[in-house]
Amino acid sequence: MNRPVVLVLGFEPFAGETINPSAEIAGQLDGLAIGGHQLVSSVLPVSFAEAPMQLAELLDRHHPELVIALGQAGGRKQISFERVAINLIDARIADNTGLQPIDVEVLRGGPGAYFSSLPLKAMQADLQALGVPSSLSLSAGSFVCNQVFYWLAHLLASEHPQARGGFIHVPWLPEQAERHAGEPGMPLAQMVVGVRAAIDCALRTRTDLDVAGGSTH
Ligand code: PCA
Repeated sequence: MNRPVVLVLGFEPFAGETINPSAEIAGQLDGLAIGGHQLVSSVLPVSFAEAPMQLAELLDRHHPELVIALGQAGGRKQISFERVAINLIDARIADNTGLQPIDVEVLRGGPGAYFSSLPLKAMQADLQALGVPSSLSLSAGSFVCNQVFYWLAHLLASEHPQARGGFIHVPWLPEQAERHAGEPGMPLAQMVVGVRAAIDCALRTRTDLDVAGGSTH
């Protein structure tokens, strides 16, 4: 019998970068087995038109039990567990196809927001125990990552109720950060350890920790 699938998604490079750590992490995790599950990775285009369609196809093809979508958030110091996807696109820059939608809904008439269905506080506690810098985040931005996070939550709620999923933003790699004066980076190996631990935690944890995780931003 086939093992249940964990779908791990990354993104192609964008914004003039030649590498995206999210795709590198997804590539390193592809094919691994964690907690009796098979990890299957894929890289999404940074395209408002294409990414949601590819996401829907991947969910239909693999019927995953867990979906971990990863994206690069340059300038962040820590691995960020995203709590909320909002029904808003306001692109600061054009996507990789030249599209730059401003102030439009991800899904016309859809709910204002969806929440991650991952045990984010437990995942963060596990990363902390491993010494991997991490935090909870209340905003996945208003670009393609937020759009994909919103679609993921919407598709899980409407078409794939067996699955849980959410979004994790990761910092720049050190070699990327070098080109942005004073900005933080994180080594790939540390990000891989962190995301692997987060997946392991999500597979083991059905009820999140009942600890405060609120913030002023
Ligand atoms: N980060 C972008 C899109 C692709 C990626 O890796 C974002 O945060 O929206």
